[in-house]
Amino acid sequence: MDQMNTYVGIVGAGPAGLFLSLLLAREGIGSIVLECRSREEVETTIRAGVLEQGTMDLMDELGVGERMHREGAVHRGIELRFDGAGHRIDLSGLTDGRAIALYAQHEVLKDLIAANLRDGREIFFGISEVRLSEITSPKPRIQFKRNGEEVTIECAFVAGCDGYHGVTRLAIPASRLTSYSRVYPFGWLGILMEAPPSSDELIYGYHERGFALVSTRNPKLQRMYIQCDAEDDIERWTDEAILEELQRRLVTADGWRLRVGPVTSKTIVAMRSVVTEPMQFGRLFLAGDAAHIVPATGAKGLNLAISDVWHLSRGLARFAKQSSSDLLESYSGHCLRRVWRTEHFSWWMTSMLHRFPDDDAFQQRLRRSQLEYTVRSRAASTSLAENYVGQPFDW
Ligand code: RFL
Ligand code: PHB
Repeated sequence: MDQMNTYVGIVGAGPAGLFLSLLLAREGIGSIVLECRSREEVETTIRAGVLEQGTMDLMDELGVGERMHREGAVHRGIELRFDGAGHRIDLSGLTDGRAIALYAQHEVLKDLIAANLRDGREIFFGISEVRLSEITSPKPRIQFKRNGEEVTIECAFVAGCDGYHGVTRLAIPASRLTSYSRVYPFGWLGILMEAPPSSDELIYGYHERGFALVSTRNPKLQRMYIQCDAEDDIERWTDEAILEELQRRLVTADGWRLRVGPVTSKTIVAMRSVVTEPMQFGRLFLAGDAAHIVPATGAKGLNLAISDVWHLSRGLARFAKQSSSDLLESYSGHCLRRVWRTEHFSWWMTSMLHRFPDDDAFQQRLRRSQLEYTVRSRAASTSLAENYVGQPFDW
């Protein structure tokens, strides 16, 4: 049996886990990252695409922003489209110049993995059977299997960065956690399509047939979503039907056309909101999707994961260098303030832009009024913009 030691044992090589290992390294703190999937799978799974200003800035600070600047694109506005017309929200103009970047999550992960490995830090891919013990003692243990061998890591802290389906949260007694959740009665059908961009900026469309979103990955590859039934079978949707539905929901009075090409991937994503409180138990700290989920409408999940580990790295550094646990004790409270702000924003965007099965005529008129107010009032547009580009991590 192998035995190892490190200061922070990080479970999960998603955005939360990999950012955390880099943030800790900057403070001179050692960590080991444990990941159940292969490196190839981590580097090719298609997920998020929108980086907040603060995430972009942190990538630069950590020296991993070079490819993002070269291959990603900075966007300074988004469009809300309804009733056959588009309305631009001037993100930068309304937020003192802040913006977002379109750069795929798996590209971010490639950059983070490369930086970690280049600097000689350990990431164990393809491990299994992770178990935590002694998490209320000063020396928690992580056991797992690597190449069929049992391995034990003894550490000072464990970071649970293993996503919504991870195991670290389960190490906390259920009686010590409270979970708040909402499941939305629809899903998103997402595609990747080889085509030039149909728009210079993202389009969030509301139509009585349902929500539609036009996003992008690069000048040759586009990302689009349509609201679908939660129980929909992806096989029922032909490529032609998806593209037709996108065009129908995004129609404008002045004849906007979707630019089409071969569809190279299609998946259905569930839409839900979940928050688990508190985000800490003993020496285990939860971060990212392991502690909370937001529906994808606000493009927030990855960004929220990064703001959690920004707080966590500061708390761990303070403890390691000054033997003070104050920032660790306030970790959960600090994170949850931003988490709930983001939960509200994501729920609000979702409610404003989707058709719900129990909508009546009154509800639909309220929604239209909310959309009109959002694009016509500077105060309402500013609120959307400041949430969309993201509050500072220490908000
Ligand atoms: P992740 O990314 O799920 O990473 C967790 C990692 O832990 C591993 N793991 C384990 N490892 C070892 N042992 C175990 N027992 C383990 N169990 C799990 C997993 O294999 C995985 O590698 O969580 P993290 O780091 O908290 O990051 C969260 C983000 O990935 C997520 O919130 C975003 O992708 C959400 N999201 C979006 N967020 C944005 O900020 N902007 C967006 O534009 C955006 N679009 C999206 C999205 C998520 C989507 N899907 C598919 C849910 C669009 C979509 C379609
Ligand atoms: C994406 O490009 O995948 C994307 C963009 C905006 C969202 C969600 C996902 O709100």
